[in-house]
Amino acid sequence: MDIVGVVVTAVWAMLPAYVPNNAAVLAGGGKPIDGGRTMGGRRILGDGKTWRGTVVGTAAGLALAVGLSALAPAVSDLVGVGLPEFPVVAGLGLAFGAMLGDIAASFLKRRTGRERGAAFPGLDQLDFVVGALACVWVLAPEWTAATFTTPVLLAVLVLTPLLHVVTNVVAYLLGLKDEPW
Ligand code: CTP
Ligand code: K
Ligand code: MG
Repeated sequence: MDIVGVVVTAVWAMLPAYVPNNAAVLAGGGKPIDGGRTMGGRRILGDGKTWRGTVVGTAAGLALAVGLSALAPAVSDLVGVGLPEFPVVAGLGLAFGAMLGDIAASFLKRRTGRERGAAFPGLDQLDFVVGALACVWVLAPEWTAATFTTPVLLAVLVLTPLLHVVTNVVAYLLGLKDEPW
């Protein structure tokens, strides 16, 4: 596979993991997952991690995976790259894993004294990637090994932080997000 194929495959395979956090921003509000509970004087997760955001985010990523699967043959022909379809467990792993990674990052942020919305450079850009890859690897190991070859995995790790920065700045400029990270 050439470099264009690697990049297109990396973005395609990660789309169900990119969408959940953005859907959660739009759907957020309601009951926080930690129910307001604290640990060591600080919130366990904080008001930025809600049940509604997590459920809607996961559902949005899964729905996208189903839609992309239907489009995979046509888009593969169009771009001349063999793009993977997403078995339901793979879509679920990517979407829910992205949300879990983001939740785990909030847990770490609260433990290190960062208030809700505080930036944690590096973690903010990679939490959902690590969560998505770990979760999809557990739920769909064969699909994950076949899809995320070494070059595709490298492309994901390089491109995701860049895409994340751009989408969050756009969401901030549109007034959808309180901070540009
Ligand atoms: N959101 C949500 N549930 C999630 C993730 C996000 O409801 N599981 C919503 C919340 O409204 C949140 C917004 O999306 O405020 C932005 O997400 P994020 O930047 O991850 O949260 P922060 O508010 O910045 O909180 P934290 O410091 O814990 O990341
Ligand atoms: K976050
Ligand atoms: Mg934030």
